[in-house]
Order: sequence, then C-alpha cells, then structure tokens
Amino acid sequence: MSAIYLDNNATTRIAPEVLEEMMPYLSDMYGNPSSMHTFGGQLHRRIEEARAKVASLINAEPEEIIFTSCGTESDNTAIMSAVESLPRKKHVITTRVEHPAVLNFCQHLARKGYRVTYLPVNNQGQLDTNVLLKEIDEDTAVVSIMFANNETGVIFPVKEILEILKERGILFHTDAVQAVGKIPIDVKNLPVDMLTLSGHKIHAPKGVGALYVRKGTRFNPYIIGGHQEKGRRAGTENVASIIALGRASELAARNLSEEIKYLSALRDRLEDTLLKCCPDVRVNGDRNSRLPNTTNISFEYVEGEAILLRLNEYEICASSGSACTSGSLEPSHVLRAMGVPYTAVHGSIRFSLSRYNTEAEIDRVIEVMPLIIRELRLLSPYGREKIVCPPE
Ligand code: 7TS
Repeated sequence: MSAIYLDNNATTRIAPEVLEEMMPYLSDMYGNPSSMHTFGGQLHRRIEEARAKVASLINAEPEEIIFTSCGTESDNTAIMSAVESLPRKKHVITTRVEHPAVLNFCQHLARKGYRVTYLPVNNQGQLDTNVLLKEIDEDTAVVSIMFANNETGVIFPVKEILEILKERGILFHTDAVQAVGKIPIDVKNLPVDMLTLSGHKIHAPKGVGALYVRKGTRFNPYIIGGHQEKGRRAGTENVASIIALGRASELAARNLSEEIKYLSALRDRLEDTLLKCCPDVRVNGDRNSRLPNTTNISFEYVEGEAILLRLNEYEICASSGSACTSGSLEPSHVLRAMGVPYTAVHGSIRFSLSRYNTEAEIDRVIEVMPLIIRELRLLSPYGREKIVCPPE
C-alpha cells in the first residue's frame, strides 16, 4: 500500500480526469488567450467554458466568476475591494478562527488604521450570530466569515449571518475554500456578495482560485495591469490551471451527493472507532454541522507532532490541528479560540479525507492509531498526573 493521504484540507491530489484535460495547455496549446491570432485566441473560449463550470458548481452566473492565483489572493482581493468600495467606513468584522489569508490581511488593515473586530466562537467552534449583531455599526464596511473551518470542518451559519446583514449596506464575503465542492453551495439561495474558492482543495492544481462577485456588487481590482478578466484581475491567464479548475468543478458537482455520503461514512467510522479504542480522546468542533470529510481529534496528554511523526513512519499523512509553522509549537489559534483545554490542544490531529480514500486505508489508521497513542503515553514525561500547564 502506498502512502495513506488524509491531509486533503491542506491540498488534494489532481484528479486524473483533470490532469488529462489540462495537459495539452501545458504543451502544444501554449498561446496567449488575448492574442489576435486563432492559435492564442481560441483559448479564450476554453477559459469561458471553464468559467461556466466553476459558476455552475455554486449556482452563479459565469460573469460573476473572476479567476485568481489562489484562495489567499481571492480573500485579500475581496476584503480590499470591500473597504475601497465604502471609503468612509473603517470597520471590518471577521472571526478569530479564520485562515491566515483573512486574519493576517485584517491585521494588515488594522495597521493601516481600520478597526477590526474578531468575533469569538463557542466551545463547539460555532459562531453566535447575536454577537455579530451587537458588533455591527454605521462604520462597518465588510464582514468576512468563513463558510467552513479548515481545522475542524465546522460549518458557519451563513444564512443567519445574511439575515442580520440584510439591507444594512454592509458587504459580506465568505472564505469558502474548504466548503466548495464538499457541501452544496447555492449563491442564489445564499446571496453572499463575494465568495472565495481555491483549486487545489478540489482536485485541481495549486496556484489557481476564483472569486465570486455578485452582479451589481461594487468591485475594485487588487491586481492592476492588463485588461484580463474584464479588467477585474490583470495578468495573463493561467490557462491550463483555469481549464483544470473548470473540469474539477464539473466533477465535484457531478459526484457531490454520493461523495458526501461516502466521506461522512468513512470519517464517522474513523472517528467513532478512535473514540472507542483510545481513552482520553475528544472530537473538536460541532459534530452536527461539519464538513463530511474532516475530523479534528485531540488525544490528551500527547504531543500532536509526536503522533504525526509516528503516523509518518507508517506512511500515514495527517496534520496537526495546530497551524504550526515548522519548528514552532504554537498551538492552534482555532482550538484556543474554542477554549479547548491545554492538554488537548497540543494533542490534536486533523484527518481530512477525499474521494480517493478507501475503507482499507481507514482500517489501517484504526489499527495503528491506538498503538501509537498507547506507546506515546507510556513514553511521555507527562504522566497524566504530572501534566503541567503553563501559566496563563
Ligand atoms: N482559506 C482557507 C479556509 C483555507 O483552508 C486555505 C488553505 C486558504 C484560505 C488558502 O488557500 P490557498 O489557495 O491560497 O492555498 N488551507 C490550508 C490548510 O488548512 N492547511 O494547509 C492549507
């Protein structure tokens, strides 16, 4: 058996169908879609076909889709566009559990003089929309709240958020990088102003993303230059990757309901068995409102990094719930915001599945995980009684 890849919220394998579709555009069909000649110009039509497919995945209109270089660029663009559209307003609202693509951009805005409110979440990782209601005021330009959390999979109440924001002249952006292609999203039913998605989370390559901008929403480009994307995002198009994103969107839309059933069954089997087999284990995040492919599990009194290293020896790829940069043991900002106890934050592991995972792979993880946990707990200098918490 080759590596068991359970880190699909970090990135996914390019689907073979997607790779096949994009390859000609990396070799023979290398033209520039803006060229006058047919060799390049014909690619323009292929880009528009891809745009229609991406739009269809979220029930948008093709002209509402702008291709970008990644989820991060879409997030930055959306928030910047919103504050530039409403120049007299200087207040931005987001949550404490966003991806750094939003959090760090908001910190950047704070350094430029914007007031930023970071909404808390409860111990299930869920947002209380009453808190949002209390925080909005006349000065609020934009609210940016993720559709689903990348570490826990918790799905946010976008419908309720929209109810609160309705007719207040506040723009709403949602970072749906982890939600698109995993759960149904319909922007006609959920009228967000802007929505971010990323190719490499849905079996397209890295380095391509999209921003949905609702028709009629004021928009200011972030990348300025040529006329590409109708002047909304300059730069010669990443043709092959855009075509790949179109194909990946088509596949995701086609298989969505079966994949939800398949992945949630596999995920639940993994989760339920680990909860049964290992003592002192907890699931982080609202189990009733979660992405079907994600589970974040804390194994108390062990270091997540130690678990990952042992899993790696078995060729099992997962990730630490903490968004550690290598070498740093900074615990996850998401789990901390949820008030997960210190002993559990450090032992958290995120397993994120994809359509390519099999029952046999999950069985293998179920087999080795209790052994790893037992072994690490025996080795650990932190006996359960000896656990030391740092001063707050
Ligand atoms: N937003 C969310 C919610 C994400 O999960 C990620 C990547 C991004 C934005 C950035 O997208 P990109 O296209 O610019 O890469 N998330 C993760 C993760 O959870 N582990 O590694 C990358």
